Amino acid sequence: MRIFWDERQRAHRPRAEFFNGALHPAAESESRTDSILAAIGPAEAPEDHGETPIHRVHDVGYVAFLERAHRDWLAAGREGDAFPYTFPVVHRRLRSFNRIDADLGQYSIDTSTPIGPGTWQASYWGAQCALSGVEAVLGGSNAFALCRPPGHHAGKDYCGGYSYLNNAVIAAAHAQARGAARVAILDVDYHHGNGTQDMVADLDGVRFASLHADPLTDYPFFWGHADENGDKVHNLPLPRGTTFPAYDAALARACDWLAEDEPELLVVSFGADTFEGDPISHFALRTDDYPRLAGRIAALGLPTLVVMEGGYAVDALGPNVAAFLSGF
Ligand code: SP5
Ligand code: ZN
Repeated sequence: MRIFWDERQRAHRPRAEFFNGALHPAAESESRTDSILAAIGPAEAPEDHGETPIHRVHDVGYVAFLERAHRDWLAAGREGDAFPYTFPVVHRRLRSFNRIDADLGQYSIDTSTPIGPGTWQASYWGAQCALSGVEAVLGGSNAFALCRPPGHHAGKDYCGGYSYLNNAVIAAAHAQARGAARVAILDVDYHHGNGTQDMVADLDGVRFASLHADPLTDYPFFWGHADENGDKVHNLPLPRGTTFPAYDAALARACDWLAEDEPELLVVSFGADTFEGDPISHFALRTDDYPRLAGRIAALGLPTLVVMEGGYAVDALGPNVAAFLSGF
């Protein structure tokens, strides 16, 4: 398993996120990276594939916004991380505004995803890890892209859920550009991968299956319900408290559904926030469940890229990631 990580990803250092009526220390912290690197050993730096593979799936105006948003925030006389406060829920038409707050609102879905001075740099190099991971997989080795910040809540033209660039979709589209006709994306983060689902709708030959907490009770609420399922999407919402047997049974269904399409390559969005000790999540998987789950995915027999998504029990995060990767 080749591992990709770039030190420039450390530039994203959000201080706080806003939910339940208050600011809380950001759950998606830089210390997550240290826990993972300590557990899985040395990583390779990615090659720079530039912005072309990002623009293949993300809106040009949105990407330009990510690059300049924090400068505009400072220019408006603000300090700290940039946060939105008004959202175009009813009349969303992307426009060119002269006000950072309007841009933040039109390109965000929540108040958990602040933009700091290094957010673009970190997101860019995280996406490069996913792209180098695809190259490794096409070269015959499975790969793990240690993407931080995560990606699966980011859509074509919005950030959210600690995600800015959708690493899994950037990777899938790059695999297609490099000749893979059909690509499967399997999402096993605790939260539904709303951005991935939205973006896959625009990509012929890409299918998305996801196991996640029921959005009737958990973020992102407005996506991830079983009645969204169709030819390209297979959501398997699970109740809070889910333990290994029910999770494994749902994973078997997701894998069967993905295999029907005979994909040539698999991208796994892996979040370790399904862990029993996760501070913001409510499933009950244990560290020694992860090799078995990964084994079921590996049994698909597909060239596989794993991209990192969530997981906030920092001390257990490294061991959980190492346990998962050991199953391949
Ligand atoms: C990549 C990823 O895992 N993103 C998750 C984003 C979840 N944001 C939810 C923010 C609200 C958290 N509520 C926590 C309640 C703790 N008691
Ligand atoms: Zn998550």
